[in-house]
Amino acid sequence: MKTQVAIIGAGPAGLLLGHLLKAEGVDCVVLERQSGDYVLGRIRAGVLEEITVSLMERLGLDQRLKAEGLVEDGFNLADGERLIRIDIANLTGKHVTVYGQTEITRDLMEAAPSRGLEVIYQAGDVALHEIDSDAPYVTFTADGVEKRLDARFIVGCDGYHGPSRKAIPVGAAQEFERVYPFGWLGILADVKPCYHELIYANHQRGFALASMRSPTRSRYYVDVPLTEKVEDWSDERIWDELATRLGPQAAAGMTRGPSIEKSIAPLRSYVFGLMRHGSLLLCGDAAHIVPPTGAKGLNLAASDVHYAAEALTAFFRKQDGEGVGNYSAKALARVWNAERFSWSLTKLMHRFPEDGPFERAMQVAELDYISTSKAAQTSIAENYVGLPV
Ligand code: RFL
Ligand code: PHB
Repeated sequence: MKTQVAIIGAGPAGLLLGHLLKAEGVDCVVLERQSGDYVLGRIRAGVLEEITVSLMERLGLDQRLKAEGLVEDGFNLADGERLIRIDIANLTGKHVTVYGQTEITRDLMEAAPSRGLEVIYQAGDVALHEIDSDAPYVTFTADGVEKRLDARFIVGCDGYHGPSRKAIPVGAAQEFERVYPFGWLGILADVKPCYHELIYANHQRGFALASMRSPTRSRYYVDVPLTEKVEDWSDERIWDELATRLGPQAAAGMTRGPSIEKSIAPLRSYVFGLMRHGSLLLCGDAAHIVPPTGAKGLNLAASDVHYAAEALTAFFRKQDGEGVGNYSAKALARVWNAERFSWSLTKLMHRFPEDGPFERAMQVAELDYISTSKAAQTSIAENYVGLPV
């Protein structure tokens, strides 16, 4: 098989890139290790920046997002009894949209056949070859048969554990990593959200987040030590913990119900210091991970894909290689900003096991400052809605 761009991974990054390239007349094929149902079974991000919404809009795939997405003009930081509102609409003139990653992926997946985007699911043993040359190729198995896909570029959209980043020679780039001493235990439940906006809470028992997917579906998280097991957390135990950590206002509005999904995700900050090597570009979690506190992971994947699509389109339509040459530096500049914001919000809102009274006093002082300073609130708001692309 032969194409212009071989895309590895059909998560949001791979599918968005595939659609954007197809819309510009660039030929591409997407290879995904899992089945479509498996990909849709992952419950992940929920908060979309304007860049992510605008890409769906540009593709004409935003009907459901516009009809069902919840426009959020603000969010809240809770600390014990107090609730500090960050009025993102008034402070930035922008908003964020609550619409699940699962739904974005479904919209992109369902539109693929009618847009002529070929996605090969259950592609096994995907391996990258000759990425230093102008004629890279990917080998994989489909239905037990070994296949080869030749391309001019390969784009790795295969997440943190995929083979693309690992195909880059050791030593070609510096890696930056911070592993946090806790994970987020998340539950999804078909109950009305406890509050009309998101609440991120720093409580002496730990972090909690109240989020949502729709007026009748809630998404909640509490942080837990990495040694905890999901089996040890009954729904009732999670609801009790949420009611305590989120504070009285949220607890008063909370409706409990059976969880329809429950899992623990470890928190990590990670940057691979090079997003292009030869004919291989990396997008999304394949190149970087942020802790979910800033709601940035999916949105960074979207901005990477926006830069990559622009660069590859210029390459194929105008024989202009400058965008491909600049891709890594351009994407990394935005990545580092999001890394900084996600890390600082994580530090502000979590109790680290190694922290003592001084670190806690610093959190309280910072929250006091945020609660009274429009400048501090504006800084948080402009990062939360997403810095310019
Ligand atoms: P994905 O979604 O991991 O997709 C990668 C795809 O590549 C496939 N793959 C392979 N395909 C072929 N061959 C192989 N050998 C392969 N190996 C892997 C995988 O099967 C998969 O389908 O990466 P992508 O597309 O870069 O998207 C990134 C986002 O998924 C991620 O950043 C976000 O989910 C992060 N995130 C959030 N981001 C936000 O912007 N806002 C949020 O509110 C938010 N909340 C979250 C989150 C992530 C979470 N977890 C579970 C880590 C909340 C949580 C709890
Ligand atoms: C979610 O709804 O899953 C969610 C919202 C905000 C975050 C992380 C996750 O910061």
